[in-house]
Amino acid sequence: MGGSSIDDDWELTSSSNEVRTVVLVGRTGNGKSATGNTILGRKAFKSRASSSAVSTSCELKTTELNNGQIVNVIDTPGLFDLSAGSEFVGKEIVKCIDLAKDGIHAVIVVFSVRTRFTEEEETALRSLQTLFGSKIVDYMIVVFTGGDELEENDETLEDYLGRECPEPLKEILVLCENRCVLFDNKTKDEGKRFGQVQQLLSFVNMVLSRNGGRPYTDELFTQLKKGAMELHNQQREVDSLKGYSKGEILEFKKQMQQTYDEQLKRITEMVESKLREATMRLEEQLAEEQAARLKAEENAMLAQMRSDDEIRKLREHLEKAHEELRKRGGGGCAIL
Ligand SMILES: Nc1nc2c(ncn2[C@@H]2O[C@H](COP(=O)(O)OP(=O)(O)OP(=O)(O)O)[C@@H](O)[C@H]2O)c(=O)[nH]1
Ligand SMILES: [Mg+2]
Repeated sequence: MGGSSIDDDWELTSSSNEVRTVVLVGRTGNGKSATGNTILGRKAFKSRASSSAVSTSCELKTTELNNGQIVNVIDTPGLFDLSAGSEFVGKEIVKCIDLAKDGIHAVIVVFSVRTRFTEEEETALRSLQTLFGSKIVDYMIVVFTGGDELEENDETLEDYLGRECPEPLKEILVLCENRCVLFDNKTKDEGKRFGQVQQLLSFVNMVLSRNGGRPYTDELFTQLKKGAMELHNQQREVDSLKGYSKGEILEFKKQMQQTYDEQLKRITEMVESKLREATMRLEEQLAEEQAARLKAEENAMLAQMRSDDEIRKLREHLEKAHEELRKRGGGGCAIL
């Protein structure tokens, strides 16, 4: 990821214990950016109705709550849309991990009650697990957007899930132990907004204590953080160097940034290949499932044909028996 640099808020995010970093993922248009804005309490991310993706890159915005807790919100583009290409997705995942320097406290999976759950979303969630390992589900919280529309129909989230919860969605909710919240991102009622955010943050805290207070990290995080830390320290050292011209110091810094960018490039390539592998495995898995489904349908059809055949034979048998009975009956009449 060329040109990535260490943000000014780096020290703040890496030293405070009160920091919570959450990442919003989900299908394009489900309301990730709108949910991010609700959490932040301001319009920080671009969010609007569109037939194509609105957010095209990962972005981090920060807010400080009344109790002093700092919440970092990372908004993502349609990261797990397999058609987006592993190069783009790989780069964005590395960018996202790079932004979440201290690890991720919760992954917020955004669905919308205004649209149906799709196969694409199921695939996306599976590739999320393949890429980050199954322990990622311990950090997952589900947000359903469109609370206002349910309210208009006097419905609760339970009502909605009771009538509109396909099997894969049920599985996701079970996997993340039913941590789900309904969000109305359109509300102007500050109390309502605050309540939704509190509910979400209490799930974040629940996730955190369930995971022994540790945010989600993996080798990618460790490598990226090490590189970022080195760059940060080196830049500080260079700043305090004496006896060098401004130009020389600038050149030092440029070289350091270059080393860091090269390291990022290597890591990005690693993620891309991991992603390609995950996608391939997923495609194979889906093809196997499809084949198994077809086989099951074929067997069911064969069984049906067999039973049709048996019914036909039975009917013929019955007709024959009737015929014979009629004949016999006819014979009896003749005697009479
Ligand atoms: N009625 C209603 N509309 C919502 C809600 N949340 C989001 N929306 C609308 O849904 C549309 C898409 O929202 P975004 O926040 O841009 O969605 P996104 O997931 O960030 O989309 P991309 O950036 O394209 O991936 C916008 O028109 C939002 O106003 C909600 O709770 N209620
Ligand atoms: Mg968006």
